[in-house]
Amino acid sequence: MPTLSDYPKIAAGKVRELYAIDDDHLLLVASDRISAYDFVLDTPIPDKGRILTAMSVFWFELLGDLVPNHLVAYDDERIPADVRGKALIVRRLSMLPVEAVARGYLAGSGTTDYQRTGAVCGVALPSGLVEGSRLPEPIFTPATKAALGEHDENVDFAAVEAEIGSELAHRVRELTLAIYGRAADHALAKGVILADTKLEFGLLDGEIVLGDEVLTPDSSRYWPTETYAPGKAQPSFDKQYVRDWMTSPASGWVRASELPPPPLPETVVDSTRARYVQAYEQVTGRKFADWIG
Ligand code: Q0Z
Repeated sequence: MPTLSDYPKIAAGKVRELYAIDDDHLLLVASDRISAYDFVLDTPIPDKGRILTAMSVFWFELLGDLVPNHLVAYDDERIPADVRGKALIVRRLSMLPVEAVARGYLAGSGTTDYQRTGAVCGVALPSGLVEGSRLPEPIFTPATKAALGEHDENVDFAAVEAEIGSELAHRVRELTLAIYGRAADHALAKGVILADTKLEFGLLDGEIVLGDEVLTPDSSRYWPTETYAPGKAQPSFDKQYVRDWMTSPASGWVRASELPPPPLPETVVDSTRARYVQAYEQVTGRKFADWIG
């Protein structure tokens, strides 16, 4: 059995790491770290890495007939024992330099852009929309990949065409909207709103392949249907207890200070872990106890 130190680390994100297994295969490892308000917290959420990995696998399986994906194995001799269940062996792709975002609801940078221009990524929207509004139809709102610590920058479709060519750009938009449509329909039938999602594609032998993590709460906005009420920021399915505690006087943290937040209380850790498990089980219909690791 290999150990993680057998593999060279080729990239590290805020909460994930990527290792090279060989010329054709990578190991994508999801940690238990959580980010909120642009900080990676000192307190891990137990099983978060395994839950998000299990969720990615579910979506790769559900979407497999729409688009090929990079998943090779999640239970394999090449996966070190200490990351079993939170790591995927994936095909090494030539990643496209585009964040492929689909939005069915107005939130975050989408709201900001809409309020300034009436459009998001060059897609004109009707007047009168507010934070949380359902859009008349899902839209493709690409972004450029930012360096670590920077924020992605929304761009229009023409910028994507200039970056990767018109034919590929059209195919990425079509696939992104097809994937979002299938996933949002599935989630809503399970009582969860999938407001938006960020996908990454790559090329393998000239074919477009879906890569990275897919439709996890770290790459997507999941909202509980019960509390949905446009006109204000929607509570996050997974991170709301963390955000509420961080911004409560009890934390002693002042967001505007830009100082690092204090460790999370055990109550917040436990309730947040339970939300990740609930999101997984509700959206997938699978029991987390059945996941490997
Ligand atoms: C993904 C990322 C990080 C996790 C590169 N199949 C692939 N082939 C080639 N490259 C990638 C993939 Cl998934 C790839 N990323 C994003 C960075 C941890 C994922 F540090 N970067």
